[in-house]
Amino acid sequence: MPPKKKDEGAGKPPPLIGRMGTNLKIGILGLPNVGKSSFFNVLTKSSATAENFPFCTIDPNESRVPVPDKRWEYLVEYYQPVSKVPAFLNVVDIAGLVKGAHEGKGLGNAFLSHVSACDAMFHVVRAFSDEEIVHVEGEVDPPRDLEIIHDELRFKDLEYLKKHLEPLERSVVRGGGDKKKKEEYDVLKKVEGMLEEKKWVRMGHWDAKEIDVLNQHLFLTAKPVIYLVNLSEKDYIRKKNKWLVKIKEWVDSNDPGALIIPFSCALELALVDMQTDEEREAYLKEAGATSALEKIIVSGYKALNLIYFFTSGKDEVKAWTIQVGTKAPQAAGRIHTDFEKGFIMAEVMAFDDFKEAGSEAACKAAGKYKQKGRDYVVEDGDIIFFKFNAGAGLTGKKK
Ligand SMILES: Nc1nc2c(ncn2[C@@H]2O[C@H](COP(=O)(O)OP(=O)(O)OP(=O)(O)O)[C@@H](O)[C@H]2O)c(=O)[nH]1
Ligand SMILES: [Mg+2]
Repeated sequence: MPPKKKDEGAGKPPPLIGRMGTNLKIGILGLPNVGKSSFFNVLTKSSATAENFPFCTIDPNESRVPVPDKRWEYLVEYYQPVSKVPAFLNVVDIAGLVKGAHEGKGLGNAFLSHVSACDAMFHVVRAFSDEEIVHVEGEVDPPRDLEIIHDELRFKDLEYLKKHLEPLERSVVRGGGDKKKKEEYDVLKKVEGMLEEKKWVRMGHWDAKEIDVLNQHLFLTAKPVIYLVNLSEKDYIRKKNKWLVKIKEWVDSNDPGALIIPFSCALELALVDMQTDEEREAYLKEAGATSALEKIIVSGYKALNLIYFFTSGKDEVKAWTIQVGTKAPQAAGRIHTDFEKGFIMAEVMAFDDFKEAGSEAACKAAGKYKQKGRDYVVEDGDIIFFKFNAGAGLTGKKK
């Protein structure tokens, strides 16, 4: 992204906390033996069976999972394109964290550096009982487990802070520090105060300047978390488990507003192992349940603050990932840098308008095919055709 102009952002919501970019990842986090790798397998298998995408295993612990989207499916159905490319969620399977990891217990610091490389987390917590599957802490107790992981990440951030605060303190408190350093110092002190009160960085109120500082540090506790409660198949189907209320209470008081998604790894595994959709549907119908997988993938993608716009036509229907708040020229730059450099305008149809009108021409006739300039903030599900000024020797117009 080009450097921001000074006046940009005036009157706008503060910038996002976290890395910039479109290649963001969500990590699967939790204690050992809670079903993280099993869930990761469900994700990779489901993308392997869903369609023959040039997917997807980046290394044994990382893969790209297509994001299910009815709008994209509609466009594919409509245009019957040669090439179809959905949006992808990058998922990383992280080995189990144990109590004391921040001091190097278990594989300690290695795990925490994996967390650090992710931009959001699925926190898997075990609420299924199974005598055969050893629980590192003895017995199943999800609130305690949630607390252990939360504490480890918090301790790691505190440790990181100590290292960075000391030299800053020397130059700021004892004089001689410049204004920038003082700003940084104040933000880090505020972070320290929050962490000591057991609050996560993400829960603070931060203005744009403070967020700039936070984004130079990328604290573990600044990353959004979605809680995935792994239930036995039986409990998931009957929607009952003695821990659900307690988990909700824990999340409400420790991470207010965060999303909790109950699922059953065992059920999802059984489903991806079936050969056909008919078989899956019959199984779910018989059980009176639905798979939680789509919801999990879509929520994970949203947690990364990612959205996508579409380019569509007979050649290709493609979802292009951008960060929330991206303007039209930068969105064009996702397709080709020339599109950004020579940006003239974006011709935009909202997906719903397109669907309602029934065709591009009808959408135009209804006045819903709009020309937008460089300040247009692209919205999720926009169908866009970019016009740009190509350099010498290139053709003038391309989507
Ligand atoms: N009964 C039952 N067993 C499960 C479920 N999910 C996973 N398991 C079993 O639990 C064991 C550990 O599962 P993994 O997915 O490897 O656990 P993990 O969280 O990746 O563990 P680490 O990588 O060691 O941190 C395996 O034997 C799984 O078969 C589940 O939903 N129900
Ligand atoms: Mg594992």
